Amino acid sequence: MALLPILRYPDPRLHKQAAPVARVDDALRALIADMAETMYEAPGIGLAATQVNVHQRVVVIDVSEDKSALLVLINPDILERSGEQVYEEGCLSVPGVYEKVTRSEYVRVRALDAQGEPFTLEADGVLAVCIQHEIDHLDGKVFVEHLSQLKQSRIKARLAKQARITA
Ligand code: GNR
Ligand code: NI
Repeated sequence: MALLPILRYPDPRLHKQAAPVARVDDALRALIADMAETMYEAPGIGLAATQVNVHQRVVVIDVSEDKSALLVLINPDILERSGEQVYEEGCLSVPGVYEKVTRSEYVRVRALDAQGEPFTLEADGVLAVCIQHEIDHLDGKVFVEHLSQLKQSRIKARLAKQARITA
């Protein structure tokens, strides 16, 4: 197991489109284990492979209180969505930034599990938010891109300033 470095917005690699996983094998399961360790250590409630510079359609999520419910989504596909909810989102790739985003309240998702078996999942609330946030990452989209251009410019300026202080 290993902790993986997480790309930080506005890294252009966060905008790459991830490719579907062709084969669920031990190498992929090793990546999933490293992603889960990285997510729990951060700590975060989700992590997309894109964020660790692997451009394949793999997501890990755990929205449980006690971090006991790891959900693995390989090649996730939203089959159905409905309603609207506004949730204050954060992202491990955009540290310190929390902004309200409007997304679907309910989603029905089809994916492969870590054994390569297809399953479907119905989600609402924060799990539905997280699934949509992670699938956006696989499509090269960071949550701040749901905000106005003005807010995006301010966030970029703030992060650049923060990076200068840290450097
Ligand atoms: O840890 C995370 N928390 C979070 C809070 C509100 C909405 C979405 C998220 S996902 C985020 C982890 C992350 O960056 N996943 O890509
Ligand atoms: Ni994120």
